[in-house]
Parts: sequence; structure tokens; C-alpha cells
Amino acid sequence: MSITITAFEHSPDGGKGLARDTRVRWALEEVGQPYDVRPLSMQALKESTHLCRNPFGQIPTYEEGDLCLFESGAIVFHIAERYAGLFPSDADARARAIMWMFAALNSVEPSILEIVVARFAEGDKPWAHERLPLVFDRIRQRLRPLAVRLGDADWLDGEFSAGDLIMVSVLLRLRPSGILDEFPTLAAYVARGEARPAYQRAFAAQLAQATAAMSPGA
Ligand code: GTB
Repeated sequence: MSITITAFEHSPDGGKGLARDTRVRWALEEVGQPYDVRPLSMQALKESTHLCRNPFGQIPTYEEGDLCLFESGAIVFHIAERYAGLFPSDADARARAIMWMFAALNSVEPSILEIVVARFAEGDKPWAHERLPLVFDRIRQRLRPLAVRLGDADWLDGEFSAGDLIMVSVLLRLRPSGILDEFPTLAAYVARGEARPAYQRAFAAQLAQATAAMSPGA
């Protein structure tokens, strides 16, 4: 059955791969499944056709036959369950991989998303410059124990899994802030994720799409 995902037609990051379709593309590349992309404008996200796919009017979504999913974590979970390559076969190790997916999405990502709120949604408030350091401190409170748990291992729990895929994707959002450099083992962990051939293919695909959108007709 063919797979179609949605992505920004014009990604606001201009091809840096920071939007959440990249993690879905990466998962599909890891398991070797081809996919089509339906690029959507900001306006199309809020139209009824897309609201049927995702009631919140966001990307990414995932269609496969009659199945339509939204939420990048749920999509990567589904891909990992349906296709070999992202979940270990041992049941306990699989449970831990799922735990790391949730940890990335529930315990780490929310603190990182606060940067966007502090910089863009609240950037014009008189207290904005005082809030940003607090936001960074809360991120450090998550990164410190994560770095301790990772130690000098390559991945969070043995072999690379969907848990690492989501965690690396979440941490990548920190790159522009420079905060990752304070945690060299985490920076190296993210670099290992980015060096995977499947990530490289996913990144190149989203970049090609962003570049084409910037120069239509070229
Ligand atoms: N929890 C959902 C998930 O994990 O799938 C969140 C999905 C989400 O936030 N989607 C964003 C979206 O569709 C794109 S990824 N936004 C449009 C809207 O809400 O109207 C978030 C994102 C956007 C832009 C950048 N960037 O430019 O760097 C990075 C990440």
C-alpha cells in the first residue's frame, strides 16, 4: 500500500529540516518504505480537506490505504510497529524504546518549544529578555540527566531505535540556540543520528522540496 505524508509547501525554516515531517521521512527511510509527499500551503492546512486528516490543521499526517494518522510520535510509532528496523525484537527492549519516544516528546520537547514561544510569541513583551534565560535553564534541567543516562553510549538503549530517532529529532531543534554545545556527548549523539544514511536521505528530500518551492518554475 502506498504511503503519503503531508509537509509544508514553503517550510518557514527554508529547508533546515526542523519541521516535524523530517522525523516521519527519517522513520520511513530507516525502514526502507517509499513515500509520496503532499505539500500544503499554510492556507490549505486550515481547509476542510486537511482538517479531516488532522483536526488541528497541522503537518505531518500519514495516509496508507484507509489509515490516516496525525501526530508525528504516533506516526513514527506506527511505522516502527508495521515495518522492521526501528523497534527491537526483544519485548522489554521494545518497551524501553517506546519509553524513550514518550520521554522525548513529553519530558524534553515541551521545554525546547518554549524557546519559540519566548522568542516569537512573547518577544515584544517588556519582560521577554528576562524570560529567555529561565527557558534555557529549564532545558538544561532536562539535558543534564539525559546526558548522564546516555553516558558514553552511542544510543539510549543498545541498538538505534525509534526512541533515538525521536530524541535526536527533538534535540536538533536546539542547534540554532547553541545550548547543545554545552553538552558535548549529546551534541555527538545528535551528530551520530544526523550521520545515518536514512537521516541524510530524509534531510535531502525535504531540502529539495524547500528549494523547489523557493524557485518555482526553475
Ligand atoms: N504535536 C504535533 C506533531 O508532533 O505532529 C505538532 C505538529 C506541528 O507543530 N506542526 C507544525 C505545523 O503544522 C509544523 S512542525 N504548524 C502550522 C500550524 O500550526 O498552523 C513545527 C515547526 C514549524 C516551523 C519550524 N521552523 O520553521 O523551524 C520548525 C517546526
